[in-house]
Amino acid sequence: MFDITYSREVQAARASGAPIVALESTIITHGMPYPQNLEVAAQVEQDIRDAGATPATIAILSGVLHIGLEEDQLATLGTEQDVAKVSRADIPVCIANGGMGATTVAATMIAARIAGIEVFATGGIGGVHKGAESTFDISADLLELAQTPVTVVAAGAKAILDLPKTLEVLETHGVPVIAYGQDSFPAFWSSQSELTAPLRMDQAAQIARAHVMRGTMGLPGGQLVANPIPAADQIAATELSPIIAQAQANAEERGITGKEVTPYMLSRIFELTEGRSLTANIALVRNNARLAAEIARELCGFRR
Ligand code: PSU
Ligand code: MN
Repeated sequence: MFDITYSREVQAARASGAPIVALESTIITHGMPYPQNLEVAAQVEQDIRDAGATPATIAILSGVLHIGLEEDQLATLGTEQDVAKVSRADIPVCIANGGMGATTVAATMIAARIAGIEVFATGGIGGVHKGAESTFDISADLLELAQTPVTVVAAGAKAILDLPKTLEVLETHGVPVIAYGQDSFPAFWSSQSELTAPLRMDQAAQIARAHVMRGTMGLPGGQLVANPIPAADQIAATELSPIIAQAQANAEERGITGKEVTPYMLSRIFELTEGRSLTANIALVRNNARLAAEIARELCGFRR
């Protein structure tokens, strides 16, 4: 076996059967600059509490899988220099080696499933990168959604990705992609894209019911809920696309590949937008946390 530690509040929620929402930690270590990363992590946890659920930020500290972090543990994670970005391939290695690891969407889903948590909020999932036809860069997040029964609330996929190809891969693997409250598949920093989402739902209860039905029918995998960024916080796609193209060109010039691609693109876009991409990113994560809490509460109602 391996060690799992639950935070005090997650332990209490588990004991009473209260709704819990998982949160990833790569967004803290590799997705946002210090000190905003820590402010946002604490704020998002509070948003979940305010919406009537318990937050469980997931990470590996000294080889121990943590489901929910105490304040000092969150601070350690957000300031420590060599925390690994841990996805499906790395999570057993990190635990076996006693390492420090921040979990991606894929690894957070795995940990959530182990802990019996069915709903997870993040910013954006990884997907099929632009140029994937030559680089083969397709995030493990997509295959995780196909096999691990967790409903993931994200603001669609980042516009640094190839969105049509990302939707195609999800479709191939039987992952339901549900736009919340609109027809368009949202594009992370922008609430709309030119793509129509395969499914649309307008109520958290519908999403919870569909989640339960997958399990009842014995189907593996989770659901992707694509929750649009609030209109007031978005950055127009027309404004972003030249910036993304420049960041992409810079990544190629610098020979960035593999798991460094997403963190590099995020920090370069942060520089090129003079921090505005981060402001939008924060707004959408908070928005996702609130919806995830609502879904988790509905799910608790069905399970009783
Ligand atoms: N979305 C964000 N910030 C992030 C990520 C997504 O707004 O930091 C992270 C997530 O942890 C996601 C990962 O799982 O990037 C995807 O990385 P890759 O493309 O290497 O699979
Ligand atoms: Mn990748």
